[in-house]
Amino acid sequence: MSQTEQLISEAKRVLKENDLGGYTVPTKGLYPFQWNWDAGITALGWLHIDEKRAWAEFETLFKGQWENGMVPHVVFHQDSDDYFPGPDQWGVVGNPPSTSISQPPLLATMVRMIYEQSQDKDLAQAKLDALLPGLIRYHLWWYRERDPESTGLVSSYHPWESGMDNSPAWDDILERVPQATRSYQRRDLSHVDSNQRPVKAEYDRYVYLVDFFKDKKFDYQTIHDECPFHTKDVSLNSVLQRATKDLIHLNSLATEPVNLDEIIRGANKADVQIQALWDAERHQFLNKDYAENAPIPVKTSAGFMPLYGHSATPEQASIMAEEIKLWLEKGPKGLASTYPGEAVFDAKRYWRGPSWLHINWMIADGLSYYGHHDVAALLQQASRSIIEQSGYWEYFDPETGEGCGGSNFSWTAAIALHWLV
Ligand code: 9WN
Repeated sequence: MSQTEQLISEAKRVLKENDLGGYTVPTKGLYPFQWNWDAGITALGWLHIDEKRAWAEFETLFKGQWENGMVPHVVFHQDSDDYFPGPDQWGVVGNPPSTSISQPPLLATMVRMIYEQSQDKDLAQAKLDALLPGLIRYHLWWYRERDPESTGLVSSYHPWESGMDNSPAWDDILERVPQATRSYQRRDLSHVDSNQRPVKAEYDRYVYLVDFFKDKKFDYQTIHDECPFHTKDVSLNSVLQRATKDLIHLNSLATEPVNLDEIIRGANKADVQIQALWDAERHQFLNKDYAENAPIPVKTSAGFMPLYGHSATPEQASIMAEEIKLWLEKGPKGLASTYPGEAVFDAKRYWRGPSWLHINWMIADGLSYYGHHDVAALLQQASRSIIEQSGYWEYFDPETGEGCGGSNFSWTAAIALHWLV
């Protein structure tokens, strides 16, 4: 078997082993439920194995959609003792139960990619028609409940919502969050070395926020006004922006298109507001601290995500392409999640340094959109070299390529199938 054939069969094995029937866990043990943005990326991998199964990943996730339109960050289709905080911790009554927050909303973009690349066009049309109303309700929820002031940028209230949990960009804001005083038992540390995971002071605050949402009865206005963790996340807003553009396109392909004026207004405003996050000195965009109404001056991979969201100007895209080359000189094994020159850079600790394959892919996709195929190819080569070296881990040390976090990881395998092999 050639190395490529081996990588393909290994990636397929990972997805099949993590398949619990209609949904794929990110990896067994460490993450025993269905996560929102993992589901979207993983569906892309299933496209290369079984198209029906790819569509099922979305259908199963949408079983957890709230009445208000939110698609939760985790849907608990069955209980498990392997993870904290599980279904009994969030105070959400639902069938299936779920968490009370969301995650970077890339689903419409993944649906569009699968629609366009699938072979069975009749199936794709039927699935698009069936999924579209839920996707529209999800996007409307973001604009309505997460931007009640109509600023053009949606808010996030928990580091888990960013999907980049312990990013150093959140350090100062997280300091303002009280630490939970109740006792609880983390489960992640029985699966992964503690130097590759968030620290206790962060977890105490993650748990405080889970309790805070429950105490506030999930009321969006109260949470907007009072949540001690409140960001305008440049990556999440870019993911939403891209997905909204793809949603508008999907609607035009639907058997019965609907009026999307409200969503189009949201998207037009967002492009302007994302522009305001540009930092000429750091050669990338910055997250924003809502309470201080100020940019967060920490260089992370999130700052390149407007490439993926198609919200950068061609000039900004060229500057970021050059900047990404510099990052790759310092950390050649994929794009570091935190710039290796930052004092807080930590090569193996989760979002404080490691490279993540789906982020490499999203940013490469954005670079190609702006015509920077050479830099996109550098990211692709770097990504391929890490899976050849280490296999399908959750994330990778960007200096050595060593695999970190959970092994047999679904979105890493999915991105390999879709992009690398
Ligand atoms: C909390 C599943 C998820 C990813 C996130 C990643 C990690 C969870 C955790 O795992 O977060 O949501 O318990 O650490 O940060 O991006 O979706 O793979």
